[in-house]
Amino acid sequence: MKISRIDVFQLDIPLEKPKRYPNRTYESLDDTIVRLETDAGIVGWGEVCPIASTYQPEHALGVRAAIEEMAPGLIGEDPTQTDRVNATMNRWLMGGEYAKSAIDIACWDITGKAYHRPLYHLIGGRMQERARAYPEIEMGPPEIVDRRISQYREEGFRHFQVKAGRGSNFDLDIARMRKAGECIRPGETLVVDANKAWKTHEALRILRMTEDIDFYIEQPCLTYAECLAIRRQVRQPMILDECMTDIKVLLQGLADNCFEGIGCKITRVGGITGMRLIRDVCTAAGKFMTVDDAWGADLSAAAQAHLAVSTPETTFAATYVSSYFSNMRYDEEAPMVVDGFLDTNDKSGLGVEPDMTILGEPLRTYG
Ligand code: 0XW
Ligand code: MG
Repeated sequence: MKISRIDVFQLDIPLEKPKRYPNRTYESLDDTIVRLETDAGIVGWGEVCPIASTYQPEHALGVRAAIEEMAPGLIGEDPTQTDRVNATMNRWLMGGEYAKSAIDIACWDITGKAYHRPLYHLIGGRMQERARAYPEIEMGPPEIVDRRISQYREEGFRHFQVKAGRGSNFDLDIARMRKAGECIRPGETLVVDANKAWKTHEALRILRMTEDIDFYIEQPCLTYAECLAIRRQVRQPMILDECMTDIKVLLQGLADNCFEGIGCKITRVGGITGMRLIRDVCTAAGKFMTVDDAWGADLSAAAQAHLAVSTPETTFAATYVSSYFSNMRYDEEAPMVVDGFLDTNDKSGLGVEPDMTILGEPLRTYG
């Protein structure tokens, strides 16, 4: 089987809550959907939606430029030989894992369809019946924390991530964390995610002042080295997210005992192929992970669902499903969070068939 055509589509995903960044506020995010066609008539789909252009070293125009760069090497490749496809992409482009992820996900979709199996069968099989999802609680006064935890608890969530740092201040972070600590109930999980915003002195002070609250601290500072320094001076269990860019950082983090768990985004680490490797090492090492992505719609949710249900319960923490917090569906039968849980269907591959009337004409076509 060979890739005979690559179509690249662009969509804007409207956000339920705008994302406020220093340079601008985003009401929607620029999404790229990839369609791989093969000479066997099987089609595969992938998706990558960076969170604007300043959250991580990723941006939507870069996705489409990277695919243009790699396309000549991909036409003619056998998509079911996924490691070979990744080696080919690396021969045509250094870096750009986020763009490569969309191609990788589409290749796994094709492979599942070729062997008439849901994608999760190909990456270990079903290890849990359904995957617990979680919401993020946006910036704002402490009252918003109380209101949102109550709202999301009503919707079935039991794992809550409260944002801190960006757009906040020292006293407000403390007040929000204290409010969250008051709201959380037995059996529920509280994560405070600074999204790499604190300086080490801020992280030290805030975490020492909140040692009496039961929560995980996620990515307090920008770099791995700063998080490691904080990890060695505070008592809160640590989750690494944005600095966890690949398997090498994961192995270093294990050697340094730098974390209890990781917040892992599929398209940051190279798609299904990269995420499966990280999942298996976390499982072997007794660490936990979330199965997240930057942003995305139905195809991203499906990729997360297949990875989440094939992750052992002892490794799996929760999954953040962007499509639950957006206003974009192009396959109403795609996996979606229900009562706080995400499951997948048992169709072959990803099990998502985008509505072409919503996708429209491709922006680019190769092959
Ligand atoms: C909560 N998330 C998974 C959603 C956004 O992509 C940010 C991310 C995080 O944990 O940083
Ligand atoms: Mg995070």
